[in-house]
Amino acid sequence: MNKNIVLVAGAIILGVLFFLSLSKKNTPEPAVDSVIEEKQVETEEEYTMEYTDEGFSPNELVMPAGTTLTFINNSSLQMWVAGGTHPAHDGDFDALKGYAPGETYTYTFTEPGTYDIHNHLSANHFATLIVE
Ligand SMILES: [Cu+2]
Repeated sequence: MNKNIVLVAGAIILGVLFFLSLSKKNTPEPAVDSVIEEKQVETEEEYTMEYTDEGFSPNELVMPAGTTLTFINNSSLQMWVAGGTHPAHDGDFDALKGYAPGETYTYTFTEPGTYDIHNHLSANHFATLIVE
């Protein structure tokens, strides 16, 4: 008889603890984080383009004139971003050197237009940037 009471009480306590742990997990922390991230993007107007061994991501990006684009080299090789055609780089934008894996290159695009971007060291990797 007493054993049954202890078992029932134990089950109730476990149930309450389980419910409390569930309700803690249901607090809207991820939603708050994503709202903060969106606000940061809006206010700081930071644009990034990731470079991996597969190429640029996003492959096409639209951003307003006067904003800075950060190229992040997450590939295993050097990244030399340049505009225009390869190898002439007749665009006005050229990193002028390779950036090692883990490094970033930033450039502020002030002139509206469509920029054909490529990695000068892997010229089959392209991206299109539209500055409005
Ligand atoms: Cu090139």
